[in-house]
Amino acid sequence: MRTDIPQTIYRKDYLPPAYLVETVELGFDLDPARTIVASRLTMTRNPASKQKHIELYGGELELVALRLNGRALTRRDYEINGHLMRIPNAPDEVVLEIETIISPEKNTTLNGLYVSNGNFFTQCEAEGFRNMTWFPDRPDVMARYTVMLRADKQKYPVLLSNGNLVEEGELPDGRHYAKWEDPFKKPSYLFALVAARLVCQEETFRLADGRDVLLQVWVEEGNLDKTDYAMQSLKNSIRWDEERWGLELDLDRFMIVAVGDFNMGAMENKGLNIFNTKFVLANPRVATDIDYAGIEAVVGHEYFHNWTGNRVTCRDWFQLSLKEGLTVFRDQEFSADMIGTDSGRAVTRIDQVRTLRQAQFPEDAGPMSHPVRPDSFVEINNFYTVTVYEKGAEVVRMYQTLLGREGFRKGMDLYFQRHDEQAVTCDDFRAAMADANGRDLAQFERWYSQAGTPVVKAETRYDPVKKSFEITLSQSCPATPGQPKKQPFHIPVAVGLLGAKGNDLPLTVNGKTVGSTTMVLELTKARQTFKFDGVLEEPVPSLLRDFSAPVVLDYAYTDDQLIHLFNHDSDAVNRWEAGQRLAMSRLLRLTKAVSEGGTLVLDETFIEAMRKVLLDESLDAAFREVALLLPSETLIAEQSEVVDPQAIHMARQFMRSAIGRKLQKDLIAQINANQTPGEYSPDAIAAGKRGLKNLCLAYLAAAFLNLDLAERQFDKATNMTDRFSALTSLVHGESSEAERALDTFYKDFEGEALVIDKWFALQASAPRTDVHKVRELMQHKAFNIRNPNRARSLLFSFCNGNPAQFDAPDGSGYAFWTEQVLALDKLNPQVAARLARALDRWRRYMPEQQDRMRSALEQVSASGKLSNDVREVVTKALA
Ligand code: 0A1
Ligand code: ZN
Repeated sequence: MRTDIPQTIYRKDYLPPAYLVETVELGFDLDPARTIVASRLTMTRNPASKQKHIELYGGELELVALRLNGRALTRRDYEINGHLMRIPNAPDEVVLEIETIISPEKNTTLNGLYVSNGNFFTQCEAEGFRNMTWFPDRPDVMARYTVMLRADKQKYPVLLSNGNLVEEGELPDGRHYAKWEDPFKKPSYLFALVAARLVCQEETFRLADGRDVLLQVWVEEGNLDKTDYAMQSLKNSIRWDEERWGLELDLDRFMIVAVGDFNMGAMENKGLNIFNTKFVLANPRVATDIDYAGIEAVVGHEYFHNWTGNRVTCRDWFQLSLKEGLTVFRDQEFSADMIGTDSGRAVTRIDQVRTLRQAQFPEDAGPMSHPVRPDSFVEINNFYTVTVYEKGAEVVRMYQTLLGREGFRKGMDLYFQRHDEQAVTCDDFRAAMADANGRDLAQFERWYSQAGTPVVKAETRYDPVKKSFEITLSQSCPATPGQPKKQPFHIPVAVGLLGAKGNDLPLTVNGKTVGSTTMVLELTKARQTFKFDGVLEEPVPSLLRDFSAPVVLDYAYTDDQLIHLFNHDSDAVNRWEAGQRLAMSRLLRLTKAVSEGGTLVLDETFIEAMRKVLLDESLDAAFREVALLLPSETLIAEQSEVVDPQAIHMARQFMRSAIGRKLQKDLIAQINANQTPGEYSPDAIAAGKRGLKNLCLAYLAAAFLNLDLAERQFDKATNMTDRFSALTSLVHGESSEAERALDTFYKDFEGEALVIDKWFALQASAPRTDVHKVRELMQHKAFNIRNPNRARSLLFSFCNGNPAQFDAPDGSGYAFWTEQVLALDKLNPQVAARLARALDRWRRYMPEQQDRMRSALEQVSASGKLSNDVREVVTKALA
């Protein structure tokens, strides 16, 4: 760990590398304490570069040998400055041979080569490769790799790397070897190896072009009963990429490996995807519907990277959203297409909007706010963010909204045609979209360069005489760090008009009837007016349909208009949105009432709107569930002028219990109507029913009613979704059975790490759990701060998911946060930096609370031994 001042890296300083690497031969003699890494690089001078010297990056490495064209280099032949090695005066053609020694068992960062449960794994994105050997570890250096792995055969019977297995055999001393060759050029961040005792589910799969490929899902022995869904999702992904985009698997073999210690969700290493177990392992006994959906999405995401990320990669890390935004968009479309129905598609879209508002809008409004394509960073690992991923996906979606599905496909085809096996930029992607469609997308660039969530204000005017309806849209965007003033964005605003009966009115513009009842208005100026003619009655506008742009829509809807939209809008996203607006205005009023000691009341209009949607059998259960879900405490906080977490919690609890009380009979009826007897299936219809049923159970629990239903469900459940939902209701409903149920649950699933994560997470986010209880849980034998999933399940669930307790007025939550950030930072800076972000929004609280939060941040910042990761986060928070 370094104590010097961290350096900021700027996008504008990009220079092409002085040397290109043609081939890389790697040898790993694997041993937990002492692994020898030998590399042989053939390099040539890059004609496109003015730089002279060979530049290599290296982390904490013991360098044992360094030879250039066969000659051993001495310390006078090269300079090392921190993590950068410079070799001056090298010839145009170079063979560089390097030997290093590393200690994987000491690597608690899970970045580079590390040991998890006795097995070896690598994680090289973004800059982990340099923790194994000195290398031009930057994504625009793409090379062909051959890899030789050697290890003890007994302990590590399985030896995997990228590409194809070309040779394997025995070695003396009980060791064995495997040689792998990757036929495609790749950047070092896509390298991977696994040396482990694992077993696999495998299958031969026929591609559209008739080729047979081998698919494998590798797991620890006891988990072979949990690989079916990941395998099915992989096959679906391969098919979908062929059908929707004409993209085929380019390898003979594709492997997924599950590991219990992993910093993120999964990693798209070429041909050898390494996954957090959370996104591989599932069977009905241990996984919930949400887990199943997560597996489908992440398996798809990593597979889709094979084209968007691997075949066409990023020139530099500022372009991260080039692969991530695009691949998230692709996995979102995949999940939607897998459901297949319009209403199912709408629910997935609503889930995306919820994530964006819950996590990305706050990020965009906070101290870590950055454009989708950042201009600078201190630690790239801090930029694997909801902005780069989810807002990035919204930006890609907007191309499709502006160009149409066909036009977007043309752009994708041109992108691959132009850039296959290249490392490119977000501008290259935009150019492909523009050129394939003959469109000028110059202004669209601002979505990449400007941070902050734009606000689109709408004003409307109906002229009953001229039968015209005008929509005036004006846009603004709040200042963000380093960007005080913003230029107008190119914003697609999809709109429709509803008549009094709830029907979509036909749209006429300039005397021409628009072919559809939804029209995409293109807002490009600060203020623009759009006029519809032939509007025979005063309509209710449905604005920003399908959430056509990642903006805040400001329109003064009346309650009557919202109820009209909630009951009738043909656009399911806006139908849901109307309900959210109705709920939010009440939640804000209730919060204020709690803060000021007023009386709490909830109007019948709202309750009746909720009842109506609950009972509307024409709607899918999945839609009714999201329509009945209240905005989260985080969302209410974001909308509050000054955040009062306890008041927010009480207001929301009041509303939940009022719904439970007033709709009691209907909730019970829906619980009965939405049972899913028979064999468990994670499909959208069944999952929707369980979701609605379990939400009904939760509302009753919020009112402390009918807890016997939850008890019975807990005892009888045959799948984890129902079991865990029931347990949640018992705990949140403060049932006298809660403790017993928690104990039973623990005993039943003691051997299932992912289930025990749920057990910790539920307790950490329970309303009664204060910091003392969390400390007690940390003493539990199953708690292990070194395992990221476990740390997230307890520490993150408390700090991010239990605001009323975390933000306790005595500051005990912040003291705890300080301790845990510092403790984690010594082990795993990436995970520590994520926890550090829990105080991002400190400036929005009451002054005394702000003081306590600031002093916690200062305490972390004052620690001399911080990683760059945490240093960047707390420095920006305090700036
Ligand atoms: N590229 C992966 C995400 C990922 C990023 C960094 C990691 O380690 C620091 C691991 C995974 C994805 O988008 O799935
Ligand atoms: Zn990704």
